Amino acid sequence: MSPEASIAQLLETFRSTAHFTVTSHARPDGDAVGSVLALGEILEQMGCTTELVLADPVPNIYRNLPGVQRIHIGRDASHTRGPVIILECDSTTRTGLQGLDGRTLINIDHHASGRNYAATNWIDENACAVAELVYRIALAADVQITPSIATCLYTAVLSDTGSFTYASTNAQTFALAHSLAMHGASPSQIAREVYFSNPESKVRLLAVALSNMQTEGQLAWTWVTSQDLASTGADAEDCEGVVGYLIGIAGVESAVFLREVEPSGQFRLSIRSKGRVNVAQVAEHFGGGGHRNASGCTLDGPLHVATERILARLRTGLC
Ligand SMILES: [Mn+2]
Repeated sequence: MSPEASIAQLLETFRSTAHFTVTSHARPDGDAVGSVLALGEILEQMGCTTELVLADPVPNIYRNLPGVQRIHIGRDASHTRGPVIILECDSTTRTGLQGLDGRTLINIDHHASGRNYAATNWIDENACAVAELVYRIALAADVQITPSIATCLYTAVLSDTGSFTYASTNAQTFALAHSLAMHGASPSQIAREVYFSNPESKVRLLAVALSNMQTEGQLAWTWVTSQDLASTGADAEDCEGVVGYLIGIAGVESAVFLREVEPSGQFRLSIRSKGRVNVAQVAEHFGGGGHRNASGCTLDGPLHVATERILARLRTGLC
């Protein structure tokens, strides 16, 4: 279906339905949080009521986003009502929510791994963030882009494009950012929240991760164990961004960060590429997903086994 037809179909549903539940993926990122909040406000402007639900807490750096207190955090969505709008998830499992069986689902996604699992599906992998699709809905619906909508969407775009550096960043991304700044998003204030508000534990964990780092030709990898997390006082959220330092090395084409997950002893992997290796495919091979340049998956431990499995796959991609 063409984007115009998808948007038209969505607007028709939005205009003929009184109430929606809006959600996104477990362990939400800036795009998930910002886009859920913005779409909630857009739907309210269109005369709908909304319930915003996320399975996991909003990361600290996004806790000052306007309207964030409206998001209900919890895994049980059986109490929610109406069709469920699911942002950037390839399945209901990815939401981390229970109680979605038998519900009318609306799927809006910008991932290459997107699938048509819902009653209505709009997947545009050319969009830099699901926020871009939410913005297009706002324009088509002719709602007012308020400073709070603009702030939420700008935050989403900033974080999901790696500060306007990923391959998905193009002239349209800057046109979007321009429009959002015109409508009241403050680039400096948002950068302050997103990049200059780290807890000390995050930087201490980064020190451990960087000291563990290994390289081999065009590959770089590192890890943190649960012990490392405990000794630095860090949590899973503090691990965000570590892999960016590895892929930042000249000559490195792909990088992996492994984080031990308690109590399963599994490892959560963040994988990055400069573009030669399609790390979405690598992650999908292990049951994960993502984009060509940034993806993730989970592997069973112990550490040396998980490391060898992912490195073997990435070496193949570099041949
Ligand atoms: Mn996204």
